Amino acid sequence: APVIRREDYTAPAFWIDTVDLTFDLDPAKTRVLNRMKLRRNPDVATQALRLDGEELNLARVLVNGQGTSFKLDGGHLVLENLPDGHEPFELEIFTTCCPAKNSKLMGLYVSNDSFFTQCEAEGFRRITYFLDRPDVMASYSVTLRADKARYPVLLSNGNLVDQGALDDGRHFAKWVDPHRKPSYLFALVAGQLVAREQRITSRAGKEHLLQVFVRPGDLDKTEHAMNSLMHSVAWDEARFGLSLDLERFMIVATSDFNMGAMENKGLNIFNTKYVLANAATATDTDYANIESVVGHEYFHNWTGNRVTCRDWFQLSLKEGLTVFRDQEFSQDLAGEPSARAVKRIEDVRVLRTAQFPEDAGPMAHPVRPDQYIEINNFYTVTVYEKGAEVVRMMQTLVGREGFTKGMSLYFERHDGHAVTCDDFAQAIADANPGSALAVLLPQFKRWYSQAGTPRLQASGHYDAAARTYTLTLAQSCPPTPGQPHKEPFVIPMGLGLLAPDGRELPLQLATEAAPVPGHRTFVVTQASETLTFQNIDAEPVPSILRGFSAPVILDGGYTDAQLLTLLAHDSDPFNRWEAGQRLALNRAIKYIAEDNQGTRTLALDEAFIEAMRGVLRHPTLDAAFKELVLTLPAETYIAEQLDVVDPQRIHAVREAMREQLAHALADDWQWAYETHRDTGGYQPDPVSSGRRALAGLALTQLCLVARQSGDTVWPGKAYQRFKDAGNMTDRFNALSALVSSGHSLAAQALPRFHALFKDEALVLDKWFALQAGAPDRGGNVLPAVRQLMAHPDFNLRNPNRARSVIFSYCNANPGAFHRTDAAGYVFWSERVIELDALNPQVAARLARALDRWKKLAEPYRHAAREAIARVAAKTDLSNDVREVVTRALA
Ligand code: HT7
Ligand code: ZN
Repeated sequence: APVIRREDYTAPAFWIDTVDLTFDLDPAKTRVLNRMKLRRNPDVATQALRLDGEELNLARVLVNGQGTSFKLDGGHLVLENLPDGHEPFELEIFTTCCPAKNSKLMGLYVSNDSFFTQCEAEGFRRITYFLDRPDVMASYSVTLRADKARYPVLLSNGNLVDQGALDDGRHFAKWVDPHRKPSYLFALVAGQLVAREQRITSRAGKEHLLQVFVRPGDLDKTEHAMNSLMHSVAWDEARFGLSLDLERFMIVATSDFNMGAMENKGLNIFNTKYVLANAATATDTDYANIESVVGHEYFHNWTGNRVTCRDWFQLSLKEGLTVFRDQEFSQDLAGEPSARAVKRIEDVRVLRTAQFPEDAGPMAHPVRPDQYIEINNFYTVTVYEKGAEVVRMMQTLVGREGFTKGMSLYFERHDGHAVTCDDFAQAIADANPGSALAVLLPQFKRWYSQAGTPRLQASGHYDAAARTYTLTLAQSCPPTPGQPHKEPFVIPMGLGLLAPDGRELPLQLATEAAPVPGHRTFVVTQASETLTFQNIDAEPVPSILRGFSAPVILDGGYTDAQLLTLLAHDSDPFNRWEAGQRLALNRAIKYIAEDNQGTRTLALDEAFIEAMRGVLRHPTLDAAFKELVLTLPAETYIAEQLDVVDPQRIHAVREAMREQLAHALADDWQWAYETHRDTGGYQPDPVSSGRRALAGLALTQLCLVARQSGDTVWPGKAYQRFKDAGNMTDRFNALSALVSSGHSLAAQALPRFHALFKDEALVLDKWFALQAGAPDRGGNVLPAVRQLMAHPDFNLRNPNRARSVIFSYCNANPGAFHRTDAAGYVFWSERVIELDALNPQVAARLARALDRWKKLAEPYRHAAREAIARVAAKTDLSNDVREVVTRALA
């Protein structure tokens, strides 16, 4: 397959002004009549029209109503004899396709006897022949025709302008989208659906209808999604002055979906996982995810839809910016500074456990990639989450108000156009002349062009005689595929200095006449530079990179004593949490390095245990924050800190540390459980969900203690809690406490849970995932996973279900997946190949589970390489999987 390069971008040879689509919907054979008005692009030399198409049956092509000659060339429909000149002409194309057989879930497909579309990135070409690229923007009108009893609801983008009955029990609906859009934002839905509706009046005084469509039995699970949508509309108006530009905004949920959701203009299509919630079926995490995904898709209406991408290399233009916006939205809704900090810590945890490994592995790419074979492989944590950090740094460099001004200028300049990441950065900088961003823009843009996670090394020197403290900062960035050398980045660095007793010191540089009050951010631009502070009476503890002000790996050279000071006193909650993580990480790394292969002699020191107790019992810290501090760093995060990775050893050490913390703090966990368990009705707000999270962790720890002591009281309490919990969070936490401690009551609870929720697909996904992600005891997880795949409720064609079993095992359970007998890798290669035949996008995501194989210790390394080579040896792989395994082996 050809490599597509960013530098090869050329404007399209034709523009498409209008598209008039008529669908006769039928699962086995849907007919699509596509009438377009096109004209030649005067800026491009005359050439043939090459329309994209995939898996289409072509029946007829007419130009200005007349038959014409055409060629079918490798999926393209090529028209050479088109009218000369720049006058618009009409092109009519009649095709059919088979939605029922579409297991890729791209283009038009059937799910639960309803029709859905997914067109981003290149799915529209599976519906009709088209210039399927984001810089071709057209006005769409769409007529849907279908059997009325089977498909009573017919939806597309924009406004419903006509509807009525047809012969033979069929009916039609005609939709007109008032906004021009690229083809990837086209959508249609047809099926038996019901809607929760809400009329709202915007700040600007306009009336809008909001609708959330679901299958008839799910209406009672739509309140939270609707509330999230209303909050999103209000937030975008208040924070950025961006109003809803449509009379009607629809969300439709489907249970078969490759990703989370899709921002089609006015007709968002969502994975049910990010819509459906009630207290009985959804956890606090589900509620939080729904809020952020609903927000994310809604915010795309401006950042993505009104201003879109010139080409797919610019994906982060809309995705990084929109993730930034949804993160800010969730922080603003969380309200209290401490709740905002919890959200920030959670976001950074995702970045560090998923994006940092990507940036250090074979698929590393810049936030704005330079090349791809399959664009679907570049919907990555780098483009999304690291892209969001790049936008956040811009906001840090120009200030919050300056950023809002920059956004206004961006829309003033580019509304209705398809633009680049450079255009965005330029608008933010131009709106803030004289700002650090404006001054450093060319260097700042290295965040878009250079892959890899920079390392920032900090070392402090205190001069008692001069009463100065000098902080030396050195940055470097390791090579990544195709980029052997890196230039220095612009690194905004939030900084505080703490006196030995934990007091915050005023910061006064040697060049400054007086201390500058308030929080300070310094901007590091050189490979190495120093900051000297004056009037410092005793050696301070530096709190560096506060709030995680840049996506870098900080090597702070911290001593244990310094970390304990930061954990006890730092006014920056992020660095306070980070200090606790570093204390745990240092211990984990030390134990892993110790010769002793067993973990019996591993003993956590009193200082660490006391520090953890201090946080757990702290009188004023939030429960949610405590839960984050007391959760040990993830196995994948620990693995990233090591040059050679033995996943079993990491798992054993982390488990041993978990058990020690459980024992040493047994009384404290008991106290935490009793004082934080819910008593009243369910509310998904940050305070209540934080209390449930801490109670859940406490219960897990208490069941772990019981595992060794043989005590049955806490497992019994967990089982009771599992049975009588008033909400899914408490119920699932109790079930998971039993499963993760390996208690025999888990064997009673699991079938009971299944029986209770056998008709709730999203809850069954949790049931599958919990078992596939369980701690491995003597290699028991893989056989259990194989059994789960034979369960009557398992269905490989449903991405949520496939993810709940296969991904939970291969991607999220390293201790069980990496086996010395290589059986986990054999399972992985079988599943990648099997899934690839059905759904290449999902298969390619699974293929990435072995990205970091080169870091593995033997015998894992050799066996992993063989497994990847086995997949690569298949001759009929999709481009998606081929690209991933080829890069892994390079
Ligand atoms: N913009 C959406 C991307 C998306 C997608 C991409 C490829 C294949 C299927 C997909 N479904 C959704 C999601 C978003 O970022 O909002
Ligand atoms: Zn998005």
